[in-house]
Amino acid sequence: MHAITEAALNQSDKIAIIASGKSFSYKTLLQASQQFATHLLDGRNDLDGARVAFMVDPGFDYVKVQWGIWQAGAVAVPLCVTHPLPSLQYVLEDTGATILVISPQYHDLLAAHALEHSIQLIVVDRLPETTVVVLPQLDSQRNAMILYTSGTTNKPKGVVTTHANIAAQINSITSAWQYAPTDHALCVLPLHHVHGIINVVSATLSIGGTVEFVASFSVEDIFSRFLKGNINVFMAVPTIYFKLIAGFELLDVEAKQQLKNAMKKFRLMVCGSAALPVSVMQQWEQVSGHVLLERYGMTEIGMGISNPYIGFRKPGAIGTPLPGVEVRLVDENMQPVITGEAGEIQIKGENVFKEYWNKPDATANEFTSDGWFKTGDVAVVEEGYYRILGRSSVDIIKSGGYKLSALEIEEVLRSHDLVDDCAVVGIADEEWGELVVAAVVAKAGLEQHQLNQWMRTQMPTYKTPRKYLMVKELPRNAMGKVVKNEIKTMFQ
Ligand code: MLC
Ligand code: AMP
Repeated sequence: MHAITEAALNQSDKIAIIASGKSFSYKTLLQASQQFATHLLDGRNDLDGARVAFMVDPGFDYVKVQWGIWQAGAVAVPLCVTHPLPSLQYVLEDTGATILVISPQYHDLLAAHALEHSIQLIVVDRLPETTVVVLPQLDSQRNAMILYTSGTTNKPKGVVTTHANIAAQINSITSAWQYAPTDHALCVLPLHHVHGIINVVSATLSIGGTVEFVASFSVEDIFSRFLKGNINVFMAVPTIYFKLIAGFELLDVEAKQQLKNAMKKFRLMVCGSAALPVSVMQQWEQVSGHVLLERYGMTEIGMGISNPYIGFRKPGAIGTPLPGVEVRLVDENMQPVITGEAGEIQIKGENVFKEYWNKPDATANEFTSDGWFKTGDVAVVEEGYYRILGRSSVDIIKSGGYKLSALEIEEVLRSHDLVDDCAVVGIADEEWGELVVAAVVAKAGLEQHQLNQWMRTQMPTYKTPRKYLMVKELPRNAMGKVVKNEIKTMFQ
């Protein structure tokens, strides 16, 4: 049995999940997930690593389906509930998913694709009760999940983690940040990335805490949940704290005081997935009384480096290696740098993913010959704390906590009939961390708003450029390569 579901056995009547105004105990969750696993198995003994994609809204059904997939011996492939069809099709095709589980509202979007590709479509709330069968024994080295991440290749890559990887990622943070059964976490993050899936949902449930879900991101909704007084753990990306601070400023004096009182009782507030500006950290302390715990992670590694739970949380720094995670900084020759010098962060440990799905070359490229994972992030150690300096590739953009590939966005832009060429970059932005912008060489007649609307049918909203600049040609160096820094300057 999976470590997370095992923990559920000991909790029984305790509330595991609160969503859509309802509470669900661990017993209910475990039984529902075992029933779901039985449906998936459909008479077979073990799904033997078949990929099961699921597009299910955050809440009870999401966790039931995820646990059900694991207990049936399959690999969970969570799909983003706001992605347009082309992005979903890419993941379905790349993983070769044979089963697709959906919330009813996604039926019209995905039914035709499922039919055409002989994918079994299961609508999550339309299953009859069944008697639970004996579920397969799972070896911890088996594949458990595939999450898609953008990188320096133009298409996102599937990051495969085993059950052992996930357990290591969970154990590292539950011990470092002292998760406890009394934790009541509010989940406001999307559930196709590690921040929401591992840190908020899986880690909290692994320890017997309660996870409360919001239907979609809304500052008002988050504040109203805080005011109820039950929530005591909150984790988010810097953009969300920025938005919460802006929302707080709009409240009257009395409402501010009530919210401050509610937040004072929290055990922990964590920030990560992108650099936390010192100004946001300071303003949040004024608002909530909490010094945010900033940590560093990645889809491929879960969490790697963190400021301490107890002790000094250094503004602008990401802290020290988490338990079970080995970290080194190296130069271009893969030699460890001396303290105080900048180097690429490389990671080793059970937390590190197994491989990129069906991409042995990409996997080999991202590991050194002696097994260190190359993150592409550059850092320095100062006074014992790691501080991120930047990334080795200008083509990786972090916006709203999402990692985006400039190359992927360019490829889609270029597929528009009236676009001859383009270059995409990220420019610094207080709210979003970086803002995606594009310089475009277009044929006559292409209006920016048309291009913008078209892009939103091709890519998730958060990947589409926020600003376009129509140019006659792109700045290139003597080798003919686009000079991305010049493009950045054109937007400033
Ligand atoms: C959305 N908008 C953006 C944008 N995304 N504008 C600029 N840049 C972006 N990146 C605009 C939309 O176009 C829309 O405007 C408006 O914002 C609202 O859009 P939305 O889609 O409803 O956004 P919202 O729900 O408000 O989302 C904001 C957010 C979201 C911050 C809640 O981006 C989010 O959940 N981010 C977290 C991502 C995450 O979990 N990352 C972790 C990866 S794992 P208009 O005008 O079009 O209406 C990882 C490892 C680790 O990184 O360390 O954790
Ligand atoms: P993802 O591929 O979406 O998992 O994003 C991982 C990337 O997010 C890392 O490689 C870093 O570039 C970035 N990141 C995560 N946490 C932090 C942080 N605290 N500070 C700066 N960058 C971060």
